[in-house]
Amino acid sequence: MPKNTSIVLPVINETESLKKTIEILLSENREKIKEIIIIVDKITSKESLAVSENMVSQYPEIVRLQRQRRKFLGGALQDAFEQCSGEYSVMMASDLETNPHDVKKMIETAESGYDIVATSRWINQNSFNGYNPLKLLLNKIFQIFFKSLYRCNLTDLTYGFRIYNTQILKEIKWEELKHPFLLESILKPIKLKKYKITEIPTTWKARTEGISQNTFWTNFIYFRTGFKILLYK
Ligand SMILES: Nc1nc2c(ncn2[C@@H]2O[C@H](COP(=O)(O)OP(=O)(O)OP(=O)(O)O)[C@@H](O)[C@H]2O)c(=O)[nH]1
Ligand SMILES: [Mg+2]
Repeated sequence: MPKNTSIVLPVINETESLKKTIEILLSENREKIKEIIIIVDKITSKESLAVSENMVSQYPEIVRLQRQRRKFLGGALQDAFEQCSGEYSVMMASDLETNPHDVKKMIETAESGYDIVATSRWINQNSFNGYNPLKLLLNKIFQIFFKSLYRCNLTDLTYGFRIYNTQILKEIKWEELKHPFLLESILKPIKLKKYKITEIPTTWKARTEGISQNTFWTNFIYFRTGFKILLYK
């Protein structure tokens, strides 16, 4: 199998965790990874930029640094996906909350014949480590509610840790610029009903450096996104 996978890493304030993410990805998937696109914003910290540049000089054939034109996390991911040239593209974070050790299994599962392989923190017990208890409860309710509205069998619709056949990312028209893009990017493919989608278990561990860009109140925009897409023809 040739190098067929593009990985997108959005970065705002990660340093050690970005470096570790890239090192794990390359040590476990070297023969599969065609490119790693680090996507940064104007507000990305100087320290993160320095680590990113260092990664580019250490792995010049694989790692690329790109500045986002659209705003926020959804905008960053959309900008980066336009540049992906691998057959598959991985959406994940650089803060080690998305476990890089799972990427190998995601690529293998996609290659076995799926258009999208999502990951879920709701398959195995105790998969959340350090998650806010109130957010966890709201998350559970949200998952059950939208799973039944969309009549799908995926159990973690909001988690931005998936591998896609790159074609899908390029052919769907995306709208959400903020974190709810992580939901839009699975609901639209589900709604289109023509893709083979599955999920595998994963674990989540709270970041130990930097801070999240997601505010508590942004979580409520996810409802609007979920209903809006449901009503599309
Ligand atoms: N380039 C870029 N990266 C971003 C932006 N917002 C977030 N990120 C990165 O995307 C990843 C995930 O974002 P976080 O802000 O940690 O949010 P989250 O973990 O999805 O959400 P919570 O679990 O609610 O904290 C992190 O590696 C961030 O640095 C953005 O506007 N631009
Ligand atoms: Mg995070």
